[in-house]
Amino acid sequence: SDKVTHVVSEDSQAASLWKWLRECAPADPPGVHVLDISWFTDSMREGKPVAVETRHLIQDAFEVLAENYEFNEMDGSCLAFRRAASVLKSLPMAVRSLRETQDLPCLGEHTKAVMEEVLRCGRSFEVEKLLSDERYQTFKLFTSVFGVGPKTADKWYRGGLRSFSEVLADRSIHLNQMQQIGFLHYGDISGVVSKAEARSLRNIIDEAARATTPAAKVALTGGFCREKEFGHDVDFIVTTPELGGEETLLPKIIDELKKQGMLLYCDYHPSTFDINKLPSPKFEAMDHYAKCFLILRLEGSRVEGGLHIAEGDNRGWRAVRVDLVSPPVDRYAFALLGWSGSRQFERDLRRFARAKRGMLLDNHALYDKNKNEFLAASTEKDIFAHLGLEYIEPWQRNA
Ligand code: DCT
Ligand code: MG
Repeated sequence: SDKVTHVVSEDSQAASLWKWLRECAPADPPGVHVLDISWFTDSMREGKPVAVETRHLIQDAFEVLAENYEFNEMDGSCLAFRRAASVLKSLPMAVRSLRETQDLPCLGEHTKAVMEEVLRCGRSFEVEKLLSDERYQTFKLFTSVFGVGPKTADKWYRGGLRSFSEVLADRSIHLNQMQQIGFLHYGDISGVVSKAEARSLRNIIDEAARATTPAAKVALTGGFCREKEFGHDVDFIVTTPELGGEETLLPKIIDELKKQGMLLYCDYHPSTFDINKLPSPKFEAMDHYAKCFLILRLEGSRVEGGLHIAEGDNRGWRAVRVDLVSPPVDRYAFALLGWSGSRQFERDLRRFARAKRGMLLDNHALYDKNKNEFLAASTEKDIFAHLGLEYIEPWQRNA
């Protein structure tokens, strides 16, 4: 069958089911592929049966390999697989043979070898080996906690820890505030946020911003502005029409959310933006605007159609990750374009600007190295025009 007929959501169940299947059928019976699809991404998290298309298998195999390189902090290889996954995603047709992909960009020896194996056998042995690898599994588990990155996961792993209960029972480990809250709300924030929840949060942030600063402008950005059905968080850009007004905006919104009893966690970073330091000689992963990483308590009564939570969960609320960024109004278009994503699209756009136009683009500005001047923009369309590119809507930027 080309359909997944069984979806098991608990990791422990999945692992034992997988072991059992492999013991029953060390080789797949004719016409049947037994696939470990625990590495399926968004559609699987929804818990819906999905049709298995080879291209998705290849894409997901690439994602697993990229993730493992990320755990090992091998940025170049991680990027190569993410880029290859993104190229496959953009194809209008199914992939049936390696020959069909020979003219595609960004596919190297290693990516092609994985692709060939999946096309031939319906699986990648390298990926399967990785999925049953203790180190990979432990890193995947540990880094799923808010506030735990590859470095902390590595430290815990080297210390012999393999499960959350071992981490929590280890008295030599001091969890920082982010990690404590990550464990506290693990069930909620390791799950996905729905579009309806994002829409409700948009209204909440809008109301909180306007209650304190009537002229405040709020824009939904990140995956949800690209029309994604689900996301890991909800991202917003907030600003005021008056230059300098943004400086007090986030603290005021945070206070308002606190007053409403919604604030479960707040990590606020004041602005370090300095226009005189532009253009940045090197692209930095994080921009310099004031921002806060929040966990909010979202009431089910505020979400059209209800919360995206497990059946039988009767709390009536859930915790959600929300990011707010607050650029000065004259930087708004650059911040919006930078935060709209996807990450791969942003990376490619910056690369295009540099390599093809001799321009430096980041979340703060666009600098023309040929003319030695900054190019002003008040909308995303202005930036596309400066780059000599046809404007595309955020939903077309899901690279
Ligand atoms: N971004 C970027 N480079 C990074 C991190 C983020 O360009 N290193 C941009 C692109 C997306 C946006 O910021 C928001 O980031 P995320 O919330 O991580 O991504 P998302 O597209 O909103 O996806 P998700 O559904 O996982 O939240
Ligand atoms: Mg996001």
